[in-house]
Amino acid sequence: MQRDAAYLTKNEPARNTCRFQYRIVLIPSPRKAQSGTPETCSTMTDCRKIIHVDMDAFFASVEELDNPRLRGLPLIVGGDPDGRGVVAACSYAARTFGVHSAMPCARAKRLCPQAVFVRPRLDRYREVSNQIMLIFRSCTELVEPLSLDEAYLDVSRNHLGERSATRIAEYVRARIFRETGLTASAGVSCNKFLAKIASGTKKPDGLTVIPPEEAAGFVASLPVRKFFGVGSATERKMQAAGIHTGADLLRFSVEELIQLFGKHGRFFHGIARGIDLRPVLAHRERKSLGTETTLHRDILEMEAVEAVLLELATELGQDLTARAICGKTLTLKMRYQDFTTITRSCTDMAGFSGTDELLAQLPRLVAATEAGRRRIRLLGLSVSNLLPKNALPRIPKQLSLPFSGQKHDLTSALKGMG
Ligand code: DCP
Ligand code: MG
Repeated sequence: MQRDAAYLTKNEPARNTCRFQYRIVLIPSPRKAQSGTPETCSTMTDCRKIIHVDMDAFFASVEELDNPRLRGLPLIVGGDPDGRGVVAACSYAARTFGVHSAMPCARAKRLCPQAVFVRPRLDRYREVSNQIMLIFRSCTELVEPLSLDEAYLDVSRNHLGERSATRIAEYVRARIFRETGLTASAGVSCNKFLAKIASGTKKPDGLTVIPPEEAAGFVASLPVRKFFGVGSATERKMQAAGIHTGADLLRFSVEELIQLFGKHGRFFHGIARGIDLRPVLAHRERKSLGTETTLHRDILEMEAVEAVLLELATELGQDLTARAICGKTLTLKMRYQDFTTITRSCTDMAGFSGTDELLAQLPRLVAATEAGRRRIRLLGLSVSNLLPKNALPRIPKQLSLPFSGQKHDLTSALKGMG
């Protein structure tokens, strides 16, 4: 078992170390060579040491940890199996039945009637998350959390004085296990894209290293849906263009890819060659803050819509206040019964920093939807263009609509729309 911090200090030859000092193997684009545009030096080298760590079945594993009777059972963390919630996380035992994240709980229950359902306990997951982030930060300053359970670490320079990224990854996994009792999988490579792909290849409790010289070959066989930034719409577009794997992408020039996929085209051109120059950003700025809910039943009545929005605005307002931030743009998200999803946004230079400001603008956004005429299954509110609250000048606000001011009385504000 290598689950021992001493592993780091073992006097082993650093087998994997030197590999990261090589330049990445480039498969030059023939079209690019024709156009005579030389590859810049920066795109030719990518000799960083990047680790991606991702906890295994995170919420479910924490539940098993805290309640050993759940261990080994098909466990689902999510909403009410008899309601309309979705699966947040499921144990690997549940996955053998075809259950996965984001699946409706009712469907998960049909697939696995013996599954144990538990409700999420976010505070507890945050607590464990803080523990693992501290472990990451004890290795390097350059830690970019992606969610509660995963992060990129740039260990090209690190606090451990260790040259082998692979050994640092083992050290991190060992410490996570020792200090939290949970397993994590890790991927090691020379950039974020490859490290993330690597961490997912031997889950759970796995470590995968993609050395730079194997990067291009590895990407060539990869189905495009595994590429960062490829959602189902882009995947369809790629398939229509005959692009199914990384190897297919190599046939296209950067100009062609930009024409097909806009700003992502350049990125796809790079990763097809194993190149991803995105830095690990230690202080990734949050782009938006929001909350949404799938309703227990599809709703039509305006009173019901208002009641839910009031709840969401109160929650979001409290979150903004607690974090002392404000956002200049407010977005209302609405999913109708047929799953059509729309968003309506408005921007206020004075910023949204609390419930009252959110409620003041909501009637206008709601009026631009088909609420009251179409049944709604999901509602969400978010603010973006975030700034620290004190960064904005104090602009006296004029509430755009009647607003009681005493309570968060969205209903009367909405009725004031006439
Ligand atoms: N999560 C969620 N809703 C989703 C996906 C994930 O609430 N649609 C939460 C629950 C997960 C956690 O985020 O436990 C981490 O997400 P991952 O995608 O890393 O999934 P897991 O850690 O559960 O499993 P894996 O072992 O595949 O990483
Ligand atoms: Mg995970």
